[in-house]
Amino acid sequence: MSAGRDARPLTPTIDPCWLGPAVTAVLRGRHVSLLAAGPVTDTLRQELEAAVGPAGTVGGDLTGEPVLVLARRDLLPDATTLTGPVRRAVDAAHGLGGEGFALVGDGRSAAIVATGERGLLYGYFHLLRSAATAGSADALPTLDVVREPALAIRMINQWDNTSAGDHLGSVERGYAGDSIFFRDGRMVADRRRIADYARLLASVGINAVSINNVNVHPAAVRLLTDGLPDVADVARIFRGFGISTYLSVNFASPLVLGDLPTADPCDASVVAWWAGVAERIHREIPDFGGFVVKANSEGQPGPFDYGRDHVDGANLLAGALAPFGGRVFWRCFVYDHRQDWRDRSTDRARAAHDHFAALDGRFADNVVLQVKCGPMDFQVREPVSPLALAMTRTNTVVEFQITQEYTGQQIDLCCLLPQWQEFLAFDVSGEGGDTLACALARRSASSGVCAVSNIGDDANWTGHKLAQANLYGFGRLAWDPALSPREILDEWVALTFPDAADLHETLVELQLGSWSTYEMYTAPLGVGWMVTPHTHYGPAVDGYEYSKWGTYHFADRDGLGVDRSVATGTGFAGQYPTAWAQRYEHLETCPDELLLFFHHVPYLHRLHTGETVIQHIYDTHVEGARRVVTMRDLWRSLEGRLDDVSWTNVMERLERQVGSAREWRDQVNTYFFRKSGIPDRHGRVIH
Ligand code: GCV
Repeated sequence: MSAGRDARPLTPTIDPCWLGPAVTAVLRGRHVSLLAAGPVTDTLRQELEAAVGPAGTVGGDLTGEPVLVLARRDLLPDATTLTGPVRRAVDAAHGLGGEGFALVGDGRSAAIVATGERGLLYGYFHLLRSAATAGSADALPTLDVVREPALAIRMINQWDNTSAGDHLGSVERGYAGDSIFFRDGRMVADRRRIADYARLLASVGINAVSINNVNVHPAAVRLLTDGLPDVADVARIFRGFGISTYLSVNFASPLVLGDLPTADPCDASVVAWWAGVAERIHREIPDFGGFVVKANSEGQPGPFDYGRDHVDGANLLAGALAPFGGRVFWRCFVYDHRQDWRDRSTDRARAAHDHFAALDGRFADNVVLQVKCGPMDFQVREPVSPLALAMTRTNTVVEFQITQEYTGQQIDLCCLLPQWQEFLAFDVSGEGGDTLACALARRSASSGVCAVSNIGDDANWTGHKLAQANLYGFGRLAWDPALSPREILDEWVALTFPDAADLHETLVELQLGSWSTYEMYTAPLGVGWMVTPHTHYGPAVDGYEYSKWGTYHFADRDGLGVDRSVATGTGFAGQYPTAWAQRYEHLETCPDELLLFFHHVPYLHRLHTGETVIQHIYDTHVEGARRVVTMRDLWRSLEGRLDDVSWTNVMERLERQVGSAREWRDQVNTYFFRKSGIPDRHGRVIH
């Protein structure tokens, strides 16, 4: 994995996303003072030097009346000798953790005070955000805030393969080009994009990244050996932005590398092997984050192969990493992927809870269970995973999917912030009290959220320019789950399109409505999975119906949906805390949007809206497709009012979305008309 062999040039013009040159204009020509030391401070100094430009200065003390001071609290003189914003920020920073900051600005000068250098970096980006959203590009904002992240772990998972020949291409479920990390089995030699990416992530508060796919193919196992120097270099880049680097590992690595005849977690030679690996990594990367593991899931090896359980497997790796402060992220996406569709007793939705809930409290302190946000797999609508609610004595991160595998693949516009916000605001007990986000925050200093990235080496990073908002928004929600999607989009639009203030509301509204529009023309009432097998783009109502994947809608001539009640179904509803279990169990109380996730009902069943299920399907599919046409027409009318590159990119995507929505509408409506024989009340064309 040595550098320098990489011939293909990088895409020449890279979209700066929400960190374009206008964003730092507020600091141009200013005198700034930075009092801190360490790798993040070095990055911050470079940031500041670039921002102030040749007419400004970046000093290391308080002389010369700096307009902006960024200082670690312990490096400032006694507070009584200070005045103005610095003095106020010092007082406000009292008791902050290492990632928090106090930021005070009076319009003429500003100060950011923190206890750690990461806090200063986050404070710096907050200042830029505040200036951009205040709308005056060159005035320092007036503000007085103290901010700390709500969640300790805010992680991004790359599903990047080391080579394009791996299953599903260079980035598994990637829709924005190839990997920015790997090419032809090696780490890319030109690492500028990795540095740019680290900067984007840090600007929204991300503090951990795993750089390779959780499906760890044999070539990728070598990241632990020959590839380690390159991983160390990438970790150095991320370190400068306050981000810890993790590797996804294959549980059978000792076997794959040919070192041992077994990967049994209870075998002493295996324990010693992993201890040796961890020690070697630590020597190269002293602050190595740890491992992410997909074990006994979709064909990946794991402890079951040796008659052991998840505790044995996770604690094996945790033991190896513990001396160096590393963590193991153990994924709970474990289910039977060789199910017989005739078998009505097995329910994939139950699987994660069935496997893990009983193990609560038995994992080592440095194990973090990684639980997908819903019980199935990132569908446009799912209930929150009951496992995420159940593990009260185990570190947990809830996993989201920024890459739009089932939500339009960055061809269709689908801003997922409202979905994630709903999950994070979920009332854990069902009786008021903690939201899921609060519960995660309270659970431990090793809990939080993670998400599968949506970036690749496309010039605009995400394929669809507007999909950048999902990456931005994930970071912002992870930092502060109380932010509303509108607040986040207000920031994102102001930062991303600083020259289009007159279109601000239009752009925010376009994003805000896109998730519900996508839901309308695709999956009705929580049923899910009616996608083209393997690629997962476009409709195929029966595509997964008679498959091994456990993903069924059970439509027949009388009705559709999956009975997951305790009384007559798979019992999945019973995995929730009592108040939710009761609500989901009964037709009268089950929310409409999840009706078909929890119940099998006749087509003429009436929703709480008063509409029948079949008419709801017809209406929402027609309306969803119509809304996409409206979005496309609106965008067309914006020609010349946004930069050409962005406008053209989004226009092209919206044209494709119109076609896709039409296909979804007609296939779904036709399918259910043919099954049910019930005509559309409005007499529209159904084929
Ligand atoms: C990385 C889904 C995707 C797979 C992915 C898997 C996972 O099944 O289709 O591509 O594999 O989730 O989360 O591990």
